[in-house]
Amino acid sequence: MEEQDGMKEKKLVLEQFEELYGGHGQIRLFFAPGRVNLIGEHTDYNGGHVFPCALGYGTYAAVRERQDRKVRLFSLNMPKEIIECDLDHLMPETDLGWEAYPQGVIWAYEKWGYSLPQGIDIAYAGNIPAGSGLSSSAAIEVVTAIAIKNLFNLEDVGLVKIAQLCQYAENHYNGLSCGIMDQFTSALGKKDTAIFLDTNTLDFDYVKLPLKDEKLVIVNSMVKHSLVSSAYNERQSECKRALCDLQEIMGINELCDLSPKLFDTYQSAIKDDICRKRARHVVHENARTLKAVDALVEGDLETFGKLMNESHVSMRDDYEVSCEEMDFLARLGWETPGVLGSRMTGGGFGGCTVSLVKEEAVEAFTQKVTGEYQKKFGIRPKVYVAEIGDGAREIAIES
Ligand code: GAF
Repeated sequence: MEEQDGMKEKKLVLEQFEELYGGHGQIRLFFAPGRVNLIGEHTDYNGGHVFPCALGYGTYAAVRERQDRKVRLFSLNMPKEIIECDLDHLMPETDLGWEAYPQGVIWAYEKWGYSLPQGIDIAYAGNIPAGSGLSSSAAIEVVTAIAIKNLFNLEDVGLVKIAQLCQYAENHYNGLSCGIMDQFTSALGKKDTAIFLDTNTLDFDYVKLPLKDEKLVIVNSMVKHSLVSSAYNERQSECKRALCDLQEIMGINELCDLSPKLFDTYQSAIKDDICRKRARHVVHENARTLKAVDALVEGDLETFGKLMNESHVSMRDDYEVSCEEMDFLARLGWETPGVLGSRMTGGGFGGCTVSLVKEEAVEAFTQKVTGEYQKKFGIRPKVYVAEIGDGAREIAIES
């Protein structure tokens, strides 16, 4: 991946904006990051806890309002054409490309009663690879949302509302039944800090990462298997079925209302074996997340790392969202001295692993992962030490 300071993307996106759209009027620049989730996977649509961080990587948007009701979108990372639409004629459709993410946000603003007074021109440039599982889609949604908020002075739209609006857009315009973790992190991330978020109440705490001689290392497998969104939606409905079965015998609102002990006692109420496995992952992953945050706060990184490993095993065996490449990468982490924990991060079926690695072991881990993964799969993975950055913001343009 590119440098994490975004200098290149900032420059490119501004140049491209002027070249494409020319004209007069003030251009403004915005940024929203991708995320890496440390633990708490597939809990965010089950009323559970998550523990993600915003990355230094993300999406930049150069933006200017127009005098009519047109919206023009261009991305330096996508096939080179301007996509034009009208503020008043946006509709969820199938077969849309990347533009469905920003269009969905504009559509959601309208749905939520924020009638935008005029159209906009936007150019995007990002440095998160699409499909890497580091939330490039949340970044483009959130950067669009914050740009609109600032351009049209929507003062009652705070960052939490931006996250909710972007999740709504992704659920109802793009058809992915995702939780709120990615959009929340992109909007509210904080440098060198993870967000401990209760997705049921949206209460959250910032937890400073007590990393002194340790690094968070992300390995991009460079694979993303198809059926990601259909499998994701399938998992979501399996969880719903498990919940409905449990609700016949107990008063719970979400799977994550259950402790592992209660789950073990009442799990036989879940009729379908697959749904029972999915629920087991969710309940145990939520409990693991709570334990992991406690361990981190106490500076017990060994325990935190072990819980990361357990999280991967549960995603592999009970939730079944891992794949051969992810299991291979996680296992390399488990076998390498100085790696405290290693797991797949994000929705699954490819993308990236995240590992907590002692600084002195980073080089050896990088060598090992690169060599062995390439030997096995014929693909060169990308390895980088994550910088944990701030959430969405406007960036001053230097003249
Ligand atoms: C994807 C989704 F968008 C998130 O909401 C979350 O469910 C994650 O997968 C799995 O934890 O990134």
